[in-house]
Amino acid sequence: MSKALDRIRIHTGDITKLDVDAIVNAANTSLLGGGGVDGAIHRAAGRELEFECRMLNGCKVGDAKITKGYKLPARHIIHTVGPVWQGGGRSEAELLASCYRRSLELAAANDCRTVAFPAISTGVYHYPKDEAAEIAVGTVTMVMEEKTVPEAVIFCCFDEHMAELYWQAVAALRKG
Ligand code: AR6
Repeated sequence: MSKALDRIRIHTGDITKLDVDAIVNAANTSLLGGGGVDGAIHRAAGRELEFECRMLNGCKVGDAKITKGYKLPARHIIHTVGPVWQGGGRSEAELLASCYRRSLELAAANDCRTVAFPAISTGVYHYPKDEAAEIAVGTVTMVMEEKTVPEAVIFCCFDEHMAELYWQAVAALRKG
């Protein structure tokens, strides 16, 4: 059984409300805002976020970039770009895992001890929710086994159904 699993929390609610060192944004390659969680984060952080994002020259799928949190309770926002689901044969799983790994690298480099992730790619980008939850929990746990920062990761789900899929993914990992 993995010790890192004890540093994972599953929460249902709005990620913009969380008082953590960093929240992760499920952005698009422009980094200039959009719908879903991205729109909610930009609205809650305020216009200054977009000004900083304009300086970043976008972001590749599977990569991540960090900004300040502005009006959010969170100190930082880590913007990552998940893959659009195209049936599974376009390296979607590798790219989604890379979003989690790169976000955790940036979190560690910026001393973010508490980090909250949304369910990247499971909205507008249509990644199957159960598979996305398995990749999220599996990848984050694997990285946390090797690193002490972040100390805690919260998977912030927008609804109870998504939270249940995360609980199932954690249970499957605990069984080993
Ligand atoms: N807090 C937590 N989770 C949320 C919130 C919130 N406030 N709002 C939505 N979710 P999506 P994607 C959940 O579509 O699939 C944007 O337009 C939602 O229920 O936000 O990666 C970007 O600009 C779902 O489970 O992101 C991109 O163009 C999850 O967040 C594109 O959408 C992700 O849904 C990215 O698509």
